[in-house]
Amino acid sequence: MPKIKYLKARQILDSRGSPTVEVDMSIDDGQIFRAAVPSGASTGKYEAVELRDGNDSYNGKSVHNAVSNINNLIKNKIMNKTFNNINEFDNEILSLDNTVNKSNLGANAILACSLCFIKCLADNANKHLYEFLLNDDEYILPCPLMNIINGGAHANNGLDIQEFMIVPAGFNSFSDSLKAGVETFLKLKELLNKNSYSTAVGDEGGFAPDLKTNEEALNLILDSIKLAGYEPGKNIFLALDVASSELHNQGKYSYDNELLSPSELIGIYNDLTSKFPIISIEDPLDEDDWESWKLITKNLGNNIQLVGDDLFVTNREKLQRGIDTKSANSILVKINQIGSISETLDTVNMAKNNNYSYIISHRSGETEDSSIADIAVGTKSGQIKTGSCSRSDRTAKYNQLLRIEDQLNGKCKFAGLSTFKISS
Ligand code: 2PG
Ligand code: MG
Repeated sequence: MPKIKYLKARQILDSRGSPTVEVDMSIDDGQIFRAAVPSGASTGKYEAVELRDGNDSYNGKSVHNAVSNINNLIKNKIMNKTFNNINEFDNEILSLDNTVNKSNLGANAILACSLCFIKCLADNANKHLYEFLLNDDEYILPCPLMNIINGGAHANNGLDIQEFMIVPAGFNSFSDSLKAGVETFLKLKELLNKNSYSTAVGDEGGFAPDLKTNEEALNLILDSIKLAGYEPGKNIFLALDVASSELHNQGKYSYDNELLSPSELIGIYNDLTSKFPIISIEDPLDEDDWESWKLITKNLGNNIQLVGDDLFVTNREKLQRGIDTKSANSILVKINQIGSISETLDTVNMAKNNNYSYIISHRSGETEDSSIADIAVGTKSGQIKTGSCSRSDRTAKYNQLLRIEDQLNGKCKFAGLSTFKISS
């Protein structure tokens, strides 16, 4: 019977040098497992609360209160108790928190425990995490969405769009897809160098050159795909995360130095998707601009994937509103946005049952915890967004997928384009 025998939390650092929560746990005196929590920069207004101390330490970002909530309140509640599954475990902690947005204990405190418990459960069942999460033995390796040019809140260049991603979908295996992504990234570096642009990288390991326009970024990426010997729109596609809540102010969006109405901005997306092989646009509109989301879904939703990140914040109620109002056709899934594994899995199931695609995603502030790779395989998401291919906080997830592919030794399929909401 899975009984909590050991629990200890501490403060560690994430990839931006900000403190975050790490937990060690064991059940039934088994192996000690470890989980760490990521953190966003362009956070949605409706995300669960990340508890930070707000004092002088680490610019107000230390997480000693969240750590102490685990080592005292949560520990007192769960030590030596038996939980048969993740729902029972999460419910116990959620009832202790007893708020809608997890502001009492902190979503960072709750998620660290939840993620660690499911790792313990998987081990207890003698399974890898991805196997434990799967209900059958159909193994699907996700297609990566690799953010190779960083802008917006993740870089200090002039680019409005936060993430310019390549999607190497036209391959037969995850490793071939990743290889093509990496080769394109390296060609992009050469091109940037040649044009005297900086090759310093932003928060997600993609380059952050000071380009003039968003289209310039897209053209450079197309050129690098070709230079790497691949065909844009056949082997490698493009995806954007506009993170437009960051560009929105009083009904207008700032884009390429202009203030645009929602319908003008939708016109730009229309134009971009006809010029470039873009198959997915995340957060094209603000998290509260539901009317415009409806409009873009009507106009573009049959041709490309429209992903709600800040719009849905991995929250079932928000996703239900999207389903009811026909807004977006895809959801970005971030475990710390909702703050527990059981709720994350509920949201994934709701997306699945309503024909929305779902992309398992990192945050811009990450740790060496690579669980999202297992979660992508375990939920058959077919898509993972985990940054560029530089910096270990990003490559940790790709490396875990390479390990899973290796372990499965031919027993897995690569998702390619199969889960993207695009016209065939
Ligand atoms: C996003 C994410 C991850 P952040 O907007 O999708 O790429 O960024 O973690 O800063 O919210
Ligand atoms: Mg986003």
